[in-house]
Amino acid sequence: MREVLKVSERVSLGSDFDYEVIVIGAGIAGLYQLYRLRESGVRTRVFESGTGVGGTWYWNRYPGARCDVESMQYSYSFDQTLQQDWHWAEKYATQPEILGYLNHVTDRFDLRKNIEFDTEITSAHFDEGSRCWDIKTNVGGHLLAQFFIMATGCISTPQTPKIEGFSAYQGKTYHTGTWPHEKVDFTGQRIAVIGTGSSGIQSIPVLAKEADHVTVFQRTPHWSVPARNVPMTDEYEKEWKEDYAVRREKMRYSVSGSLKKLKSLDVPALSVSVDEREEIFRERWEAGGMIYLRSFSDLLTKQEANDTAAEYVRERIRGIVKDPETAELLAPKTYPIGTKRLCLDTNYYETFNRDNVELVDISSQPIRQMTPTGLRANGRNFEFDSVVFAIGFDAMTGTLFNVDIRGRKGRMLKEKWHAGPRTYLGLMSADFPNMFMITGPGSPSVKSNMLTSIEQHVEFVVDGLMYMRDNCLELIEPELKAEDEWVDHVQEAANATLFPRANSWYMGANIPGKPRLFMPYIGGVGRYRKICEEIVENGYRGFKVQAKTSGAAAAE
Ligand code: N01
Repeated sequence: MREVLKVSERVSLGSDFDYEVIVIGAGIAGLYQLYRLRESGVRTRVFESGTGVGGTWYWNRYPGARCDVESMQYSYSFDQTLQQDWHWAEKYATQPEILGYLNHVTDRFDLRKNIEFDTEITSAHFDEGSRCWDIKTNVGGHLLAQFFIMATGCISTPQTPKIEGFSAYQGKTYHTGTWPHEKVDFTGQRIAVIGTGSSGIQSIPVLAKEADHVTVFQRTPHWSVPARNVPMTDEYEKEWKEDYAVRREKMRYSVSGSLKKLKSLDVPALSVSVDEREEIFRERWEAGGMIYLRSFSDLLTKQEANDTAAEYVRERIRGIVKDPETAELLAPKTYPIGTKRLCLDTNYYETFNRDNVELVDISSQPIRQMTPTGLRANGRNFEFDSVVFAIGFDAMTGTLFNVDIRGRKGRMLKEKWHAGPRTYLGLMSADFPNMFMITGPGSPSVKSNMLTSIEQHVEFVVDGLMYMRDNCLELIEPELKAEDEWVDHVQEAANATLFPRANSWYMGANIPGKPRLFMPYIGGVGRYRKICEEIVENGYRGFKVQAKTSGAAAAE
């Protein structure tokens, strides 16, 4: 007789399963998944390790954290009244504003009552006998669910610092990905920031205004262009709200899941004169935002084209940063622009003109050691009151592997994916029946506006479950052949670009020992969506299903 979890006693139990669906994560994906499942009458419970909703926006509370997708587009589209009612204060929303929005959505749709907070799922094993997922949490006992959905986000497992002497350091340490809830006051402090990706680039200008002195440790310079954030104007808000339905539909079939004010140019970079090219780069630099990478059609596929966009940014950095040596260190030279995620900044390069900011290049010598009072790098001893780690995440697979997930015959997901993620559409993996991933590896996910991709995946899953319900089906999983072909397609798409040339987290290259391959699907949001639609129209081609009675059958 199995021991029933304390948490499950608080809700009504079904006869076969505790829940039809268990969802892990109450971030943007988990909340919408819960809403849609509940609307469809599916008995669902969400488990969340944090004490509140928000996922990424719950954890990443570092100073300066904000989204670099426009707020009018980084928001749910599923409810017309919600998107008309909500007012965004700025072009790019801050972390507190997004968290406030997600709390508003949670309360507005009364989602909190179906979420178990402060509870981590530690294992999920598929039980062949009962054909359900046996799920354990850190509070003990276990739950049974027919379906199990990982809505745990792509960038949720912070990389932990592995520096000798870490525990000897007596000052305060912070990780941008697990920032304290209360305000941290750095006034009068000497602080270190280690890491210069998006989190570092957003936080450094804000920290420099508060702290007495900031030392930035840079291993690799990241490419960054100005965000040009501005307060939301009535005019811009109105323009979007009046046309939301049309624009959202365009977003769903766009390349990146978002719309840009400046049109993407459909010509190669070298097809225009040097002056014309410079003018186009200048226009996009001045406009700010990700559109810079779409100045020409081939910036991410041809090295010579990319070189022109890269050199323009290097020149701008040299123009902003007064000390030529610092400017050269900040100007990336070792990988194509855009192949690590492009950063959007507000006064990042300008910050290095301040007297209280120093850049330390650790590209050739890593930080050797932490000492009781600071750290040792480049043959120097540094003393700090606080050290901020902005060193990134074990992205895309880290959080999936943190849960002991086992499919048929007890096979571990981690073991199946030892050479890299293997999914069909980034949604499911063969031999792991009835387990879905929202924006999993092999889907556009981090190469898109996450909101657009999350909504698409959530709706795909709910439609799939309704299809199963209508057809008295019990199990669904990918056919191995379909999965293999998709994995190849994801790699082919990446290999047609310059992305594999960078040691990025997209490639798993930031985590020692992680297989080096491009994890998201780069083929475009619209193209991916059409592929999914075509698969559904063809009776869930590539998925195999099993009826409630017995015997496997292809869905077609
Ligand atoms: O992490 P990162 P992040 N010693 O991996 C360095 C999203 N995001 O948290 O490049 C010294 O990009 C590392 O150096 P290197 C966004 O998708 C979005 O900044 O590996 N340095 C790098 O400089 C983003 O891409 C938003 O050589 C070490 C940095 O730490 C993703 O999250 C905001 C080191 C890590 O950069 C991750 O961004 C924030 C070590 N041992 C984040 N280990 C917005 O929407 C690592 N580094 C705006």
